[in-house]
Amino acid sequence: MELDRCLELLCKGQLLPEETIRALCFKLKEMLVKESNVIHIQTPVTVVGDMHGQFHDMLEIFHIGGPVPSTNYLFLGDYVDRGLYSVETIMLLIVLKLRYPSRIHLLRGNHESRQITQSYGFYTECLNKYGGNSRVWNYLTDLFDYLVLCCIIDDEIFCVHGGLSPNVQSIDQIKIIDRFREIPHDGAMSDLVWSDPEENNSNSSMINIENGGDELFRDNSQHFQVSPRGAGYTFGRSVVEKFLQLNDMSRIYRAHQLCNEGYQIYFDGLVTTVWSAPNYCYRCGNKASILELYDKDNFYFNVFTEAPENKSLNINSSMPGSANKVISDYFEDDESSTDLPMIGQDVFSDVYQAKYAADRRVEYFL
Ligand SMILES: [Mn+2]
Repeated sequence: MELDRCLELLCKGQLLPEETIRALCFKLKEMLVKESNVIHIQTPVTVVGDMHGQFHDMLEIFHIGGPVPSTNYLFLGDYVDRGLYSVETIMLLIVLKLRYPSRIHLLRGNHESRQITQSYGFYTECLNKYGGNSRVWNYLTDLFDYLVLCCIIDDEIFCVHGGLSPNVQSIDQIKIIDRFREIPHDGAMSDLVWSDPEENNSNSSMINIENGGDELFRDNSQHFQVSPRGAGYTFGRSVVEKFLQLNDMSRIYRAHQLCNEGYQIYFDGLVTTVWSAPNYCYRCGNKASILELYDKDNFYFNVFTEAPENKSLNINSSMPGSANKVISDYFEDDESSTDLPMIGQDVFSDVYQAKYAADRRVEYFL
């Protein structure tokens, strides 16, 4: 199938056939295998944070930020899981990348992983949308192994999904990682997609118990600490300053953490979080943003709220009232539901997808 035909179908919210997805993943792997772990691009570019399967919100981004290829985009990862349209979201990005390779760049997030997607929705969504078999999930998670890890804009802005690693002092150390694999449980590759900045926790923990006498560890907020997420680290200002100075970089853009206002600035602008999934999981009520970089010193946070299509979904609502009533109306014939799609039901409908979303584990901070 022609790429433009794929784009046409995807923009209408339609799914591509399994065989087409297999071929597209193969083509994109051929392209990505030649890329370094750390790619270099130039402004102008618009930086996009987590999408998490919120397909209508991604269409909104191309509406407010401009379409590809007239606007250049850098996506910071976490395309799948949580939302109801992970397949549509990642497929549109894949086809755009194949059609306009120099106009759109896709970094790997911690959710671009076989293990994580089995718990947070993407695996189940693939099964629901492709007749109960996991081949599409296999094609896509195999492709995830080829996504690049970091991007440098104008030779001075370091971009990554999560953050820094105690195993990475220089960018050259990132370039020698063997990235063509599932995201490991620990080590540099894991930290890059899992870590978070920590502005100030010096009041709560001035002394690190394990390193009680060591001067370097007195103020933990300045250094690396074990992350409450169970993977990666939290890192403080001095870690950031040291990394930027050593690598001759000016600042860091990253995603990975929900921000109520759509973005958050740390350490006087040395680190910025961009979050692009409005009303995350259709219930968090947060704003989202895209970061429009005109040149290295001029930028604008384009803040937006959720697409109107989301409002008709009313997913996972814990609030008593009419929203639950609407969903429960669909559920009442469904007491004996199984994990497999039911014959005669429209598995692509929002109602069907909402039912499956309601069964998913929800952990907002992962
Ligand atoms: Mn993430």
